[in-house]
Formats: sequence, C-alpha cells, structure tokens
Amino acid sequence: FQLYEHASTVPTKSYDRQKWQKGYQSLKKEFNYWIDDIEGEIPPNLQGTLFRNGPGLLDINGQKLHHPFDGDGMICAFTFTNGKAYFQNRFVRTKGFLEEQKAGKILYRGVFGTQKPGGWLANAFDLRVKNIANTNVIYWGKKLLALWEAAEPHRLNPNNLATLGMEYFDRVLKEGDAFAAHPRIDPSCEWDDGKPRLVNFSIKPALSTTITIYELDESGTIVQRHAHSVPGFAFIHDFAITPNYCILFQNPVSFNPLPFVFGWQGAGQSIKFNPKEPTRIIIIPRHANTAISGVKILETKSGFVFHHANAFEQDDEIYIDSVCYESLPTVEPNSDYQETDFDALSPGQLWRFVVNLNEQTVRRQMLESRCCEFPWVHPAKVGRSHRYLYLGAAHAASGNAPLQAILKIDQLSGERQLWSAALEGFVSEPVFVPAPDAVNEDDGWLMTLVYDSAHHRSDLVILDARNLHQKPVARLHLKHHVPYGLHGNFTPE
Ligand code: 3ON
Ligand code: FE
Repeated sequence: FQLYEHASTVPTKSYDRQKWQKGYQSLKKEFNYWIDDIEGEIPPNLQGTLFRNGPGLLDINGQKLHHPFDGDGMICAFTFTNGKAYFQNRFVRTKGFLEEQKAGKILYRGVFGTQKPGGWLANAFDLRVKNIANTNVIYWGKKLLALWEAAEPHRLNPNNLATLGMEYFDRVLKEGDAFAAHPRIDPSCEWDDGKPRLVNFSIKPALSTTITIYELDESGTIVQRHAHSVPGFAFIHDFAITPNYCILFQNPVSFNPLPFVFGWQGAGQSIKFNPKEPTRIIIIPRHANTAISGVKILETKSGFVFHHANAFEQDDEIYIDSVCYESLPTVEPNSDYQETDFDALSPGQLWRFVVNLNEQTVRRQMLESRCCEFPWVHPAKVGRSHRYLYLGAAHAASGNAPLQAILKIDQLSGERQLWSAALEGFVSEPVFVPAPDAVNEDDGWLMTLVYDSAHHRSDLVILDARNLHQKPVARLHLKHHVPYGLHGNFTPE
C-alpha cells in the first residue's frame, strides 16, 4: 500500500496559529526579580542593560484593541551583572494610560483602528492623539527615552523604569511635536572630533511633508536641527544614515482623511498603498560640505519599507539595505489581527538599493527572499559598510509566516546561519551586543525575547553571534510571558 505516501510531500507548517495568538495577551502585572531559571550560563563579561519596548496591553479592561500597534508601551529591562540577570517591566505612565486605567475603558482612538465604544458617532471629529510610547527605548545622554513616532518622547528613570515626564530637549521640541522611534547612533561623527551622535527625524505629513532632522551630541543636547519640505504625503517609520547623509524612503501611499475624521476608521487605516507609483528615496545632507547641495529625491520601483538595516557610502554611491514588502496591507476595520492569514500577505524581504548621485539612478537587488524583519548590524558599523546582518526570520525558506528564527547573513561569503525556535517559539528583534574583548565584527551576542507558547512564558535567548548553529549560550526563563514587542537597545552602562 502506498496510500499515505503523499502525506510526506504535503508541507506542514512550522507554527500553529492558535499558539502564535497567545503571545498577544496583555501582561497586566509589573514585576522585578532576579532571574533564577536559567539554562546555560550568562557570560560573566556581559555587563549592561537590554531595554525593550512594545505593547504591553492588547485590551483596556477587557475592551480589545483593534491592533497591537495601538497598545500602551511597556518597557522591559534585563540588567546583567557578574553572570546574573535582573528583570523589570513597567508601563510608561503616559497621560492616556493613566486616564484609561482609571476609567477602566477605552477613552482614545488609536492610529491603527482602535475606536472608543459607541460606534462611529462616538468617534467622529475626535482627532486627539494618544501618545502611547510603545515603539522603541534608548539610553542616550544619561536619559532613558521611550519613543513613539507621532509624538514627543517620554523620559524614564533607567534604574526603576518610573516615568519622569515628556522630554523636550531644552524646549527644542514643542508640545505635540513628533520624534521618530528610530534614532540611529553615528558611532563616530567626522565633524565632531569623532564623537558619537544620535541622529533622528520627525515627520509632519500634509499635502507636502515636513521632514526635520535632529542630531544630539553625547550629552543629549540637540546640536543640529534642519527641516525640509518634500512633495506629497509621507508615512516614514525608519531611516538610515551615513557620515554625510540621511536617507528616507517615501513609500507610495496616499491618505484620505475623511473616514478618520468621520469616525469610521483610524488614521493609519486611511493610508492606501499605490502599487503603480514609485517609491521615492529622499537623500538629505547632514552638513554643508557634501557632494550634493540640497535634498535629492530619486525614484525606484514600488514597494513598502518599514525598516532599514544599514546604509553606507562607497565610490560616490549610497548603499541602503532594507526590508521591503511588495505591498502594505491595510488594517481593515472589520478584521481581527489574531486571525491574520499569513499566506495571504507578502513577506518582508531583504533588498539592497544603490543610489548613484551623479547619474541620478537607483539599482536594486534582492539579497534574501526568506521572510524577515527587524534587521540589526554591529553598532560600530552604523553608516559604514558592514559584513554581517542579523534579522528575525520565518522558519521556512519561502512564504510569509510569523518570525520564529534568527538569521545571520554574511555579506562577504554569502553564508547564512539560522537558529530556529519553531515549533513552539516565536522570536523578536535580535539585538547585537559586542563582546568587550571583540576582535571580529561578529564577536558578541544576539539577544532575542522568545515567546514560548508551550509554557505561555517568554525566554530571553542569548546566542553566540559567531555561530548560530551552536545551542544558545543561555536561555533565561521569565516567570510570565511578554507580549510580542517592537524595538529596544542595549547599553553597556
Ligand atoms: O499622518 C500620519 C503620519 C504618522 C506618523 C499618519 C499616522 C497617524 C498613521 C502616523 C503615525 C504612525 C504611527 C504611530 C506608527 C506606529 C508604528 C508602530 C507602532 C509600529 C510599526 C511596526 C512595524 C513592523 C514592520 C512590525 C512588524 C512586526 C512583526 C513582523 C512581528 O510582530
Ligand atoms: Fe520599527
């Protein structure tokens, strides 16, 4: 009998959607404890704190949010000292978080479709923005900042994660001003005696969009600020830097404010992707002595980019490695994000864009077709040519799927290494932490928070970045789960 022979050729999934869904439960409690359930060993020379941000609440007192990106920011901190690790998590006490927790119900509309109860009439003409501080967290200039791209940063106490208030950088920012959630640290700024600088941007979209660039010195002071206007609406989540330029991708989208204004859907749901329009690459000089005198805009084929891995300059060209989608799916008002049909969506794939400023051309090439997101490079390589790239990735080589693996790409040899947490595990952004005695670019660790659906808890997995095929250096079991998060950073201080 060969009755079941075909069964072995039927591809089985590396994940179970019901198990994946459980990672989207709110974590309502705040903890602080020494992690005592550890497999492997924390390297004794690993010192510092990994901060992570992401939506901690997926509901307000039982009222479900329409999308995780609308969830209140919750910070996790893992502090490493002498081979031990201390865990803390704390919600950012934003104005909206405090009000909604007190009221026990949704009081604000969310960008990604969360509505106040009571139908469209209860939501119409309410254009207030709830700053949810949920996208990234970074320690810079002795300040710990929780970031959300449509409003000002929140400042936190780095020791106990208490919220200290909003940060305006000596009033350079005004109330309600945006400050993106994707700052880049230039490890060595050429015209600042080789000192590091934090570079960030903000977007003020309208019929034409204002892009403001900020540069902060090591003390956390904004030492440069310049604003530029580009034609058309823009939704820009991330950018890339080189020693001379800021690079932003203006994805081909249009915005129809009416459904938002009339209370039918959120602002982010009113953004439509236009596959027939090109993507525009915006190049903004960081200082006066660059090869171009003002902002340059070049066109390439349509696509949607949230995240860039890195950019660098080489032979009068600018290289940008980015995760690109064929299209941006709209978050439909009647959809349920937990029922996401991964197979119906296009995967994020890694592309290289090469901008030639003299010829005003853009070349592009796919570097990796495996579904991936959350790219990282060695912090000393930001803006410089890198050899290694690290990403969250799907377990399977093709198709769209939840992130279950960490992928290392060696761009010199072309070698790929994959560490997978399938079938039960779901990974988050891999943060690269250089080893203190590092010689090579991959001498260090990758830290990723993995949701273990079998035990409904999360583990911090520490991988030796030199070889992902080895078993993890350490796996730190938390006492609870952490909902799928967004971004974070490691600080050796
Ligand atoms: O006028 C507007 C411009 C603007 C800045 C329109 C607007 C109101 C939509 C807006 C605000 C945008 C915001 C608040 C964006 C927030 C984005 C966010 C919180 C997260 C983005 C995450 C992106 C990715 C690619 C996440 C991937 C996650 C996985 C693959 C795994 O879970
Ligand atoms: Fe992001």
